[in-house]
Amino acid sequence: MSVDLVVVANRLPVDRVELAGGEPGWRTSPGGLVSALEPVLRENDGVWVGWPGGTDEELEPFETGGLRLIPVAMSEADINGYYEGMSNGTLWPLYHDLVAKPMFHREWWDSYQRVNRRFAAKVAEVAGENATVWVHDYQLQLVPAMLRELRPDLRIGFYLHIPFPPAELFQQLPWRRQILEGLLGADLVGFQLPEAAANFRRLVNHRVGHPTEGEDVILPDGRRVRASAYPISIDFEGYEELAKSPAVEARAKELREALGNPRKVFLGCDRLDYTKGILARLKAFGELMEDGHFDVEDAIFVQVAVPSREAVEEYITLRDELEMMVGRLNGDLGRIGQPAIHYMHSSYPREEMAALYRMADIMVVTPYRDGMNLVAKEYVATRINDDGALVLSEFAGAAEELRQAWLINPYDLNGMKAALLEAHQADDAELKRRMKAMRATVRTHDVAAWAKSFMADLESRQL
Ligand code: GDG
Repeated sequence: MSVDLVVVANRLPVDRVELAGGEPGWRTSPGGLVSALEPVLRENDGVWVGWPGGTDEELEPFETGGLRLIPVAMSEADINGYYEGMSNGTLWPLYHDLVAKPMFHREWWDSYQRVNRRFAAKVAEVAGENATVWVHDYQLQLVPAMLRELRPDLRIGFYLHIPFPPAELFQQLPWRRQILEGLLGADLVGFQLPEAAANFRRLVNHRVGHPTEGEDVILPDGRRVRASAYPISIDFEGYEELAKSPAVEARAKELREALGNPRKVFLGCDRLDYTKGILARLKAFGELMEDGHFDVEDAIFVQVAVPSREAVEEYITLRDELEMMVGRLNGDLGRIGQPAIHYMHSSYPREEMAALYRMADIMVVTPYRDGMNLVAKEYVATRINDDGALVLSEFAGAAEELRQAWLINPYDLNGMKAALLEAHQADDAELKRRMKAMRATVRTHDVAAWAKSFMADLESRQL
């Protein structure tokens, strides 16, 4: 069968599981990206190329949950150099405003190039004549150019899920020119926000010397690369349906009772990552209690921290700091059987996430920098009664669309405290006015619309 569409991402959208008889098997990992791309893949005889996790020998292509998957193998050294090193130790902090210090290691860069070449070679092998390829995220920025060299017939799109930094920061990267040239192998480079696309075009212009015209970069051979914004979203209807289900409603009630039925529940839910501003928000909440604005009867904070990148040094330190802070706050502010902060270092099924969102009165999303932040949009989608408050960092991409949230600067503790308090005290009419508007926005700009508009623009590029 000819393959007309190839999606390429660091990870395949599956997890290894043990089947009934103890046999190894696969389960599709639930997520917005999979549900958005699944119909597009089905319509276009598509396949997904990515790493299946682990350090297996080369696995054969396989099919699961209606998806055709092409595994790319990774060794222990690749995981250290390309993934934990260059992707998560260099690019992640560099692209997130230097919230942590990026480390530059030449061996990591070598590994990054090697793995990107392996991905490009795999795509070149499976893509049909004149197929469309959609490459995802910061781990694979060299793939577009490597692929174009191998297969000039392909139509190539690239989408960056995280921010693209301003020139002043990007400039630090010893391999800045190679990354820009890697991305310029695409026909369309998509970003979360217009400002990120502008950063990219400005850098290409200054560093590589290519002129720009509107959103297009013009290469010496006349080829045009468009750099534009496509803010990602969620499966709004899917979340709304889930939130309406009797099981989720019952679970939300049960959770609330388990918490001792406090008057208000604050919720944070993030990967345990230093970009997410978890410490600052708990500090703000703790100070509000210390200042006497509320006690454990009035309000408690539930913080879900999903384990993430546990082999990377900064993440180990962050976990220690967070757990120390939670311990201290509970020691100071809690009562027997009534902690002020309920901290969970765990991941949950989608249904449980929906129940947590439904149970919470105030969702607190305070990243120092975030490409979009889907948690904020998911919370909005589950508020089927137009209630609940969202406190949102202005440095999350989502703040561009969710203007009716209580927008905060996570570096400004007093400002954050004031917003948490306002959100806590807002009356029903105020909450409704804000939530209604945000729900209308996310409903019309869902993940299907996102995928459709990126694909339509990619297909309409003149090659
Ligand atoms: C990157 C960018 C951008 C979390 N815990 C559980 C769980 N989740 C799901 C959430 C949400 C997703 O993971 C997290 O997405 P975010 O957007 O909040 O953040 P990142 O992981 O940093 O994602 C980000 C995104 O890519 C997409 O482009 O928005 O800016 O950093 O969907 O619900 N899901 C389940 N159990 C959990 O425990 N099932």
